[in-house]
Amino acid sequence: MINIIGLGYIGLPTALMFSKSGIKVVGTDFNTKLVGLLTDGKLSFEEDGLEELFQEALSNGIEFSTEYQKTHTYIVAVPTPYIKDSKKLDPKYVISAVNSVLDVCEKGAVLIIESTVSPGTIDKYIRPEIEKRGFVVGEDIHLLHAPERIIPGNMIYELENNSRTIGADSQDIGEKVKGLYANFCKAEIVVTDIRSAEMSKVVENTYRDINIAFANELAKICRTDNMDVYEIIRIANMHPRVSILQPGPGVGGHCISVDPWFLVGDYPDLTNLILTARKINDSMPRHVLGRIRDIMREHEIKDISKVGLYGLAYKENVDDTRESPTLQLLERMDEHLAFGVKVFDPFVKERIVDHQFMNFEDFINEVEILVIMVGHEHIKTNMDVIKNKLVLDTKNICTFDSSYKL
Ligand code: SAJ
Repeated sequence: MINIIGLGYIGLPTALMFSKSGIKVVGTDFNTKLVGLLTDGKLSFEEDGLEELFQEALSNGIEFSTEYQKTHTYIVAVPTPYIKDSKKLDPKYVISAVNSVLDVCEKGAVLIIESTVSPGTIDKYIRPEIEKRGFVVGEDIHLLHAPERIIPGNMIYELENNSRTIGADSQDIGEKVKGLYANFCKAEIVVTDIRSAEMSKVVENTYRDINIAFANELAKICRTDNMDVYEIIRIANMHPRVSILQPGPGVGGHCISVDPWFLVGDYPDLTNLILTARKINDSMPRHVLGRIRDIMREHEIKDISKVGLYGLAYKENVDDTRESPTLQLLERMDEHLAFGVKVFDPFVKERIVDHQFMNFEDFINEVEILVIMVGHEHIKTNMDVIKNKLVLDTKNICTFDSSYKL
């Protein structure tokens, strides 16, 4: 039996995949409401293919509980936020989960940390927790790091098809855990040491952040002289060794906008490029605000309540709003300006900001300037409805010519 701790965006799909492969799984979370919901057969977030996988796991006997289980294998997939002031990782949830595992586990247990952690975290914070209890790591408890690589919106496919990394103290235990993941992962699984596994995960997300920052900087440069940044990136990317990502209204989510800070926090004198990229990406909501002001000025619109932001999620076709550029934009608008700005997202069913509409038609009818902040499929199929509005298209998805760009 595997006990998976943390039933969020990573822990839950991973638990379901193990269950699908025939392994007995118990998912544990301290959130009683969430455990109740899952036990009742209801999901807490939307994701392509998740419902079917969930139903299959339920019929395979997957269980959810607030209690930690006495078993042989544990996977910890709890959040790892960063401390805003110091920019360092806050390991409190991982430490607490590990201690709860140590309260119940048997000697010989395998403890796998899946949560993204900054390089060195496992040696600095997790190993000592185990040793403090009198356990010998590698003998009484096997400690490993198995960071995930799945992208929200395509999680199920990527769980099966993305290569993975297992960080272990010895090749022997690394190979055993590799065998465990091979139950559902069809791609290559690399075994390395724990610190390299920690570092490579953070490096992957930092690389993407820097690449997006480059695209965003190009968008700003092109704006000053009316060049088409998308056309320029498209042409540049035809070069066989160039692959620039797309500019946008900012970088959100709990991964790319967070992980680079771990490196900045731990190596402040060595991270000029990484820090600059973060600042560029964080400046994009302000750039969008500048573009809204340009359009208002050009059309002599003074009333901010005529502006509607489409999209609250951090990216297309997901309902996750963590660090979303729209929320960042609303935070940046001073109170006077924020007053009355309308917001709509077809994926976000709970009211989380002022002036949030629950119905697209009502929203569109009230709006003169529509700002596309997220390129959900939904808006792509509503081009006819929006084409007569003033549209600021920060995602370059409009199929008509009159829209304004970043
Ligand atoms: N974005 C752009 N331009 C682009 C691509 C993305 O502005 O060309 C924006 C998105 O709109 C979004 C943000 O970046 O606001 C992040 O979105 P994303 O789709 O790039 O990535 P995430 O955060 O959903 O998932 C990332 C992935 N990491 C990499 O691709 C290196 C995923 O594989 C990781 O598993 C995940 O982080 C994680 O959990 O760490």
